[in-house]
Amino acid sequence: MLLIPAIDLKNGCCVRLLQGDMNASTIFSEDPVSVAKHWIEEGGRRLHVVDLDGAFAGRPKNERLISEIVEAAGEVPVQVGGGIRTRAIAEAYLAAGVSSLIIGTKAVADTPFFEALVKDYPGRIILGLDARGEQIATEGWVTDVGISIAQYLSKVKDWPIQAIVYTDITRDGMMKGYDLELMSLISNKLDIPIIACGGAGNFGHLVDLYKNTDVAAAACSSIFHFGDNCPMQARTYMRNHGIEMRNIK
Ligand code: AMZ
Repeated sequence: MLLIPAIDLKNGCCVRLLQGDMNASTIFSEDPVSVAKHWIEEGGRRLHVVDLDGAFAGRPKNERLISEIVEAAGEVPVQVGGGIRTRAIAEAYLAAGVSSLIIGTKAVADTPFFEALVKDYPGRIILGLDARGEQIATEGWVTDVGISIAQYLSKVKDWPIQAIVYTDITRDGMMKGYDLELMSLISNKLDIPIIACGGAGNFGHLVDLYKNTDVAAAACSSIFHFGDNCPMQARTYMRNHGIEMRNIK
């Protein structure tokens, strides 16, 4: 398993939203580059960065900041999502050193676009799968596309996707833990590694996740931003509970 500190960007700040609602945001920091450096110093081995303004606008809005984060991260891989809706934007991010791209809206709205991108950049593209229950939501999670997780995954399951970042929208930012049954259902079905996003409120939730499902990693924000937790402490806690650290494929 891998723990991935998450940085959500809104108006140049690092924030936490509740269930994806832009009107329910808490600012963690006005200096996201320092946050990125901090997580790396404290043991983060990969970063998850989302341009929230970009996800809503349909094009990147915090790309300069993201380039600075990538530069500050050095050898540590940074996965980036939010507003990546064209080939030119995807390639610009890859050229800027982003290790993996998270594609949500466009993957669902334009499957041939997503298929071509995944096949041209095998192992570099992550599917951003955001859902309320079984139903996928896109465009900042305000659009319900009427497609279920199972329907969509049946189309893409054999493509060389690096991973699937799966967010259970109703739990995102709530710190109440994961829906283990749903996580288990999704992670058992596929060969593609699942990165669980949002929901963890304490290290115990992560232990439950790893003990009861086949997820490969968890991207977490609140547990690292609130209080004094850091990725290193999380790893020690997990190890003490018999969970070994390894990278996702
Ligand atoms: O919190 C939200 N409202 C939100 C969010 N965190 N909306 C989108 N996103 C994230 C997805 C994925 O990582 O979880 O943005 C990315 C997808 O962006 P796009 O532009 O490809 O749909």
